[in-house]
Amino acid sequence: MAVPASTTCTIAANPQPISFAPATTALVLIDMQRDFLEAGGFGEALGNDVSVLRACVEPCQQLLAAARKAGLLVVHTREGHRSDLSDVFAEKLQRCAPGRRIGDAGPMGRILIRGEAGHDFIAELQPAAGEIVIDKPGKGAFYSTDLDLVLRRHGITTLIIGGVTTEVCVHSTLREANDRGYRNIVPADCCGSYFPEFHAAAIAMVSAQGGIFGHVTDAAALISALAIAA
Ligand code: TIU
Repeated sequence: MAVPASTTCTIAANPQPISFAPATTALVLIDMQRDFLEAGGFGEALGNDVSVLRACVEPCQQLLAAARKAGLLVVHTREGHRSDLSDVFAEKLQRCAPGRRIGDAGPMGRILIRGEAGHDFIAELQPAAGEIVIDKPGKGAFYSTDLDLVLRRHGITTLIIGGVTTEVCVHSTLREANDRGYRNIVPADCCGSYFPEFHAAAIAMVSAQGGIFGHVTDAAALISALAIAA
């Protein structure tokens, strides 16, 4: 159920506390897909240990539940490509070893191809009916998608951004959002990277320099604030 437009929440965050109105805030979960979090997908084809991403699943689930209860607009993004590969640049195609490239057959279907099992969201974070799903060919969720249009159509000014991976698609998206005038809130425990040191640096970059890309908080702070608003 939507909360009144006048309701605001204030949460502890870095570099300073931030207030936001649930009515103008969206939760954006980036690429919580089997291709990145499960064995045999794109993340593993790139040479990564995908098990390290599991830590952010539960905080994302809890935050998603709180966001739904408070009536926030919820957006789920998916990185992936057309089955004929007509939207993949040659440079991106060549990133994995032959046989494990985008479009090649894997245990979860063709790697990073829309409609294949690996492209789907993980079971724990399936979109609910009516939630927005953005299919994106790039790392940033604004690139070659209608995300900006959908957010503006809903009057959204603040984004709570979580997902994977912190330094790649989460960062690309929050930088794109920042340049488009959105206020970003990043719950650090709802983001995950194959490289803990990259996660730490990427999170630190968000709130450095007075919050150059946004505010950093955690799931618990957001969940308690949203519970009061709900
Ligand atoms: N490789 C890596 O860290 N990430 C990606 O390729 N995509 C996303 O972050 N979703």
